[in-house]
Amino acid sequence: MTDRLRIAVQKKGRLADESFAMLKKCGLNFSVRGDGLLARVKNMPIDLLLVRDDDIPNFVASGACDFGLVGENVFAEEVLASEDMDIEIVRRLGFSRCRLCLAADADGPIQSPQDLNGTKIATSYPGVLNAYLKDNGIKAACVEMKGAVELAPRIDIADAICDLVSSGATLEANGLAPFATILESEAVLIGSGRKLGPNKQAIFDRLLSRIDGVIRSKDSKYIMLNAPRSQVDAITKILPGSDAPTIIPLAGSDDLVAVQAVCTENVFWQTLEDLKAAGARAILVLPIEKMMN
Ligand code: PRT
Ligand code: ZN
Repeated sequence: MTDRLRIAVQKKGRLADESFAMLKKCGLNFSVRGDGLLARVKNMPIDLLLVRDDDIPNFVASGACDFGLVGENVFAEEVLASEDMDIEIVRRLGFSRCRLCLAADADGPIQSPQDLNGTKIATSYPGVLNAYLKDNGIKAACVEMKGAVELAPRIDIADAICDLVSSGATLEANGLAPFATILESEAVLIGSGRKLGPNKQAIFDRLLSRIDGVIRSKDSKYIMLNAPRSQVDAITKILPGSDAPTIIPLAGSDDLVAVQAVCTENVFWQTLEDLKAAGARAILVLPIEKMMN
């Protein structure tokens, strides 16, 4: 039992679905049902503790869990709010991206961070906000709210807010405009400074190498195309994020070759148009499901 790796994951909310999807892509077989606090992974010695995201840093720091998946915003807040929390980011995971922004009345007097001197700012992130204010020599009071922060200026609780923004629709609907980003956030895998026993370490190493594979394969594509041999150099330069491509002679042609390459960056329509202009034909872009180096 003690040799099962325990990972804290948000049970329900903006992080949950993508966290579960990523772990499933890593080959973990589990199901999340009803009110359960624990999801047991059937094919690896791993248990998922299903909790509120705010509890995740603490569970990892205290040793109740070995690792956790949480928003960088929550990680940063916990680290800044309690000085001796021994947790660290192990990997950035690239989903649930958002920004922690300063915002105020779109037509009001606060249009830049310096205008915040002498004002009140509502936020659920007092640790991150106070660190930012201190670093930038701004003297403002922080009003802590657990939710509905965007309503604070309208009901005169604060002059400005510091809140998470994704599309910007919530700010706009409340007549607010962002004027500075104080933290760029995405989901992160966090761990503690504690040493794992050899069994747990081996399970974690295996999981981490799969997570790395999932991260790398996310934007990666396999490109296949035909091209005149003389154009191979020009075409290789256009392929985004690819190492040396494989060049294969085409049966029945002295001039044409097949070019195949793994591209580790996004392949846009513009890329295909550029390849075509450089002489490529029969261009195929295929998704890559798994990668391991
Ligand atoms: O119940 P639990 O405590 O677990 O969840 P929660 O309600 O505290 O958090 P949840 O599920 O809302 O968010 C979890 C994490 O998702 C956050 O900590 C962020 O890391 C990330 N995330 C990504 C976001 C957003 N995007 C986001 N847009 N978290 C919150 N928002 C809110 C924001 O606070 C604002 O109210 O969405 C609104 C703004 O969205 P836009 O699209 O209108 O700009
Ligand atoms: Zn929460």
